[in-house]
Amino acid sequence: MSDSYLSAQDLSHSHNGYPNASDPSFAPSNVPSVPTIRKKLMGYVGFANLPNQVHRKSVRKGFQFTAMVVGESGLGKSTLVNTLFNTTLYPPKVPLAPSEERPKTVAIESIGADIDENGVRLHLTVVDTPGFGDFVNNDDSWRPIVENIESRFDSYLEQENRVNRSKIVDNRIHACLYFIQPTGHSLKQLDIEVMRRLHTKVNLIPIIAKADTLTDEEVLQFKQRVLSDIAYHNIQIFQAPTYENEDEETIAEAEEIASKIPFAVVGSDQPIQTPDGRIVRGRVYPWGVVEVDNEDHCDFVKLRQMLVRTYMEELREYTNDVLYENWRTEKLLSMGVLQDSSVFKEINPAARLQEERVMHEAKLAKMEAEMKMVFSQKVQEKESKLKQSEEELYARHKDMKDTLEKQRNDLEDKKRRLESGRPLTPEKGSTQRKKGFLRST
Ligand SMILES: Nc1nc2c(ncn2[C@@H]2O[C@H](COP(=O)(O)OP(=O)(O)OP(=O)(O)O)[C@@H](O)[C@H]2O)c(=O)[nH]1
Ligand SMILES: [Mg+2]
Repeated sequence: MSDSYLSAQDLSHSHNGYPNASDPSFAPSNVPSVPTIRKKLMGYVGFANLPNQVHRKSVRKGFQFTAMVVGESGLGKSTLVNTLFNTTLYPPKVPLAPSEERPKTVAIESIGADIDENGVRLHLTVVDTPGFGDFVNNDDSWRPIVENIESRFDSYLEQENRVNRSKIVDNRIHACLYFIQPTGHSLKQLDIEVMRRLHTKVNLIPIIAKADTLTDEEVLQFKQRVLSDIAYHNIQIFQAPTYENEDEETIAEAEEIASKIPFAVVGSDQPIQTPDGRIVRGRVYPWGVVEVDNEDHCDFVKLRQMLVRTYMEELREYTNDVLYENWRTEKLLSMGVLQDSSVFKEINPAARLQEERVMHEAKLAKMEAEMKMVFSQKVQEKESKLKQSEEELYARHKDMKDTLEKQRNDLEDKKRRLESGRPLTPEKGSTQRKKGFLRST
């Protein structure tokens, strides 16, 4: 087991109503420096076992993960937040006298902790919301919650639009645990209404609260009821993706987690003693003890495993790629960021393309004409050169022919004279030769 440390970093509770501008989750760049209380985690959380690749990437950057708890009042949301953090980050609740009123959550509070496990840093934040259902009119119960979720999207969008985007703090809600009262009957109208308001903005994870108040069979039956109600009302809950290329162990783990949804949980931050003397987190009843961390007793361990280990990356990815992206598109459209064709005429891609094509064609035609001109010029030059050399050749040929003709005539003349015995035509040179000839004889 590794040493894990947890520091209550932003235990800033907003006191003046629902979404609060002083809440650090709304002004991420502006987190006030609250003294860090270092607490040692009692248990092993498990995110150090994330798949290696994700793990390595995240080791560098550290994780930011934010979960939100939503549901009717008194279902144990605040208790589960404490249970998740493995410690009482909230001021410990003093056991109340039966007549005393239970302290309710009255404003949206976010509670954060830096958890360090095997050198992997996780900044986990849980947003606790006041329970609803206590009022005569609960119609708008969802409003402050939706506003909170959207203002986190707003803050992210604002950071994305900054010049320097290297230090974006992701305070978006990556998972929303929706608490369902363990009635054993079907879902309440109020739950359906709230879930429908939330399902397009967050990864909804339904939770059956206070599962210790139901028997094992009742839990199984109620889970089926809840799932069929959710399907009937077209409510989109987080679907655990199944991996095909994973090892058997991972697939088995993923399947087991998927089979537990909606998670039936029991929350407790009070250590209790079991009949066999162990000190555990749980609840004591006259008929026995319910252990929070015992998988035979409830799904708390599976829920935590899903959040911080198996599906943390998927929850973050789906939030970013689908939920946030849809919200952003809608928001920009509603702000009128539409493509106004009159404004963008000059850079209307179709017109621009056409313009470019015309210009390109003109350029091609010009090049072709130039090339043709050069070609015909060269042909002309060549032709005249050829003509010239032909004339020269012809002249030379004529010369040679004339010379040859003349030589032939001369020779024939000589031949005739020799045959007729006539002396060769007296010539200057030949007279001398004759003289010489005569002299020697
Ligand atoms: N039986 C049982 N009781 C629980 C469980 N979790 C919490 N409780 C008790 O239920 C009461 C209400 O718990 P809270 O955690 O304050 O409930 P909450 O949902 O935060 O309530 P609001 O803040 O009003 O919305 C407390 O007395 C808890 O001790 C559980 O799993 N089983
Ligand atoms: Mg509460």
